[in-house]
Amino acid sequence: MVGYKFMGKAHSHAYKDVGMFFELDADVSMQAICGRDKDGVQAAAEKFGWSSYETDWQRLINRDDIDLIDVNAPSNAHKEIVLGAVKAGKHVFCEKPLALTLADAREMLQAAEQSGVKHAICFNYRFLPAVQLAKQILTDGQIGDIHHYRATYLQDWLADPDFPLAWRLNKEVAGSGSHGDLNAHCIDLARFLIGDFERVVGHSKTFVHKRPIPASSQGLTAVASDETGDVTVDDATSFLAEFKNGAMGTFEATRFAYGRKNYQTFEIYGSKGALRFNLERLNELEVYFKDDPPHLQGYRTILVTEGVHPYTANWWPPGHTIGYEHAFIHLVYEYIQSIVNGSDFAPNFYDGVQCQQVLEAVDQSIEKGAWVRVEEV
Ligand code: SOE
Repeated sequence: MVGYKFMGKAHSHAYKDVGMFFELDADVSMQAICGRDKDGVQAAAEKFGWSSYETDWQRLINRDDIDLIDVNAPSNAHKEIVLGAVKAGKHVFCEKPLALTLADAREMLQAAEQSGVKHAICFNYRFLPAVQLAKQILTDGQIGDIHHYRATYLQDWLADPDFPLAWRLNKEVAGSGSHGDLNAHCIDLARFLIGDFERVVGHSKTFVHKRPIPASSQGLTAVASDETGDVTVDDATSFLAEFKNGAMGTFEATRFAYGRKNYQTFEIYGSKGALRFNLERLNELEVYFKDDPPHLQGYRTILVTEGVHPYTANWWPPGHTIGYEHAFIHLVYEYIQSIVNGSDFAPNFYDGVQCQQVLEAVDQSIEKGAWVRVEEV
């Protein structure tokens, strides 16, 4: 694994727990974790349960006791490490967004396809039981033809103008702000649930242009120093979309929505009913069926915690909820099984490229002030 901060912890936890709750056709051995700071990575290795550590990713990818490389370092490091890893014949699991640009993402997909390794991207929210249930309901046709897809991803950790200039606010490191960090998830879920995008038009804003440079940072928290630096990414990006199936979409991502902590929602309205999901209540799915008897019509909230629901039988007795970290475990389970059994895995780098194409189409539409067809990007 390359990276040992917030995502390094989430992914390590997944590898550690997956064999305890799921029947895997292979043993998972956490061989080595890599980071540039020797003391930091050594401490992470001990705490997260890795057998060894490296401070040079080139050494890591050339080790012959390693089959799979997990890349969760900041976004500007993805491309070089992924290209090196696939060249060394390793399977690669990469955090989102896949790359800083669509051109880079395409290069990474091509390299992975040519080398024949199994590639995966961390669109973790696909693997929540409620999202999987939504997918089942849609596939079974119970919502009918889709008219509207409404997505939001609202957070508030940057609403305070004194919050330090974390790496997620630096375009050279992160690629973009709320757009690549949050809209990327919403775009992927929309593609997963209702299909591909036809055209988009967006707008974005940076509300706070200068912030204190961090003295130290950890996950989404940071301590300010006395110096300030420039914010070079968007604080909020919204866009309208039209899908290939004719559905209308609205997407809204911001880190300036006070009181919204990790408020990722989707609402889907079709010819036979509707679905609503909110990540802040991730064990629930709201559904409405127009064919319910008239006197019983209304939204019902399904508690997605019964053995009949996706993945839940592997966890606790019925009614016992799961959390944010479980989606990573489900993803890692499916991915490892696909490597061992040679089956297809999604989301993979193709999905990473498709997502990046929509992100870039939105950026272009903002520059032009006009709709952009996604295929033309
Ligand atoms: C921070 O905005 C963040 O941790 C994202 O980087 C993740 O991808 C998202 O799942 C939660 O919020």
